[in-house]
Amino acid sequence: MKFVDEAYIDIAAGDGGNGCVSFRHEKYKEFGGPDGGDGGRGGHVFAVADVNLNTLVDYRYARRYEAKRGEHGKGSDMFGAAGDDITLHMPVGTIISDAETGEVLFELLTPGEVVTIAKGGDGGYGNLRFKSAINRAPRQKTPGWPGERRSLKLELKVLADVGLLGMPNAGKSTFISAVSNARPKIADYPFTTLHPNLGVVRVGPEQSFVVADIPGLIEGASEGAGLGHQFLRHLQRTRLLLHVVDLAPFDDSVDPVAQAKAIVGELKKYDAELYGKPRWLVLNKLDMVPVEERAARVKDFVKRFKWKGPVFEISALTREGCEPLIRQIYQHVQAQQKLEQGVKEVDPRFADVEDAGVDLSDPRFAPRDPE
Ligand SMILES: Nc1nc2c(ncn2[C@@H]2O[C@H](COP(=O)(O)OP(=O)(O)OP(=O)(O)O)[C@@H](O)[C@H]2O)c(=O)[nH]1
Ligand SMILES: [Mg+2]
Repeated sequence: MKFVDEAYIDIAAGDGGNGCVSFRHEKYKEFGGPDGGDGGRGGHVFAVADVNLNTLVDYRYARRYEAKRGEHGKGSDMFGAAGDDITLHMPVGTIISDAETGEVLFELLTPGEVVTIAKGGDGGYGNLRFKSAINRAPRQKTPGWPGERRSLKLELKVLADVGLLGMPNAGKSTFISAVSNARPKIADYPFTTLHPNLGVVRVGPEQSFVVADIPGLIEGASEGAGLGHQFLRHLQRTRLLLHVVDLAPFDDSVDPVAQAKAIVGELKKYDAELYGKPRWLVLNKLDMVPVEERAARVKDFVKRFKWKGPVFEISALTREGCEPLIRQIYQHVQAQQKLEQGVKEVDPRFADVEDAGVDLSDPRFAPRDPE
């Protein structure tokens, strides 16, 4: 399933430095002539298509990017230094358009592709440039040209990287709310979720992935029980499935192992490919199990479920265990993505360019709800 991730940013290339008026002063030499240098060019703003990024979430935190201005020219024929350029890393597939007119300016389709989204202003001329046979002592200079300023809209069609699978009430929506920007309805009755929700999970600066929360499945879904299994198709293009299990069902007669087996059975019936996808077991509602009983409960579950894959113990409600889980998911998603793309890295010239020098840990960029 797809959704459109978008962000609005303001960018400013650097202004050019001013030209300089200056005359040579040397001992015993009169009329030394003009020696004022030109100003330096302002920094450009580039965008590079980076395969390591999946979403535009970082651009919703930091919205303004400015390149440095060029230095002013100086006497003794000294030209000003150019302002440093900045490079904004964006996911492959990002469409960059003018926020005011809606005109599409660039589409970053090829990994490593670099485009200039705002040009730095040229430096002004120093008086050295104006010297001529009839004017040997020019006093003219020109100011630097302004750098381009633009308001841009960034858009990216994203696919879910990770899908949540599980019985109604397992806590899928609680989990997606705990870790992402999605705010689906949560309630203690089955089938609270009636349509899929997508959420962007931000792991760190420039590190994010997308999770899909779908309605719960029950035994017999392939024959139409509950909401049926129609929503499983939304998980088909994901890179990982999280099988969320309620380890502390309210009703004592419910066996979580039997429930988990039913889910796997439905998955198998639906599609062999989906069944064969990497799948991790996420045992939820651990906060409901007394601490001293947890290890035994988890061990018993894994044994009876005959599970050999990765197991995570969490509480979506208290968020306990969620952090390590999302870090591992991110690593898995990255590794899968690299495999799919045949490990194409970013153009090495831009690999270590600082992301516009913006410190995302600065409290001014503290997360705020994007919607
Ligand atoms: N104690 C506790 N309760 C939880 C936890 N996670 C979810 N719940 C509760 O379980 C109930 C169901 O949670 P949901 O997140 O709506 O479950 P769901 O899997 O999305 O359910 P459907 O949308 O019906 O498929 C809610 O009352 C949640 O508050 C948890 O880790 N601990
Ligand atoms: Mg739900």
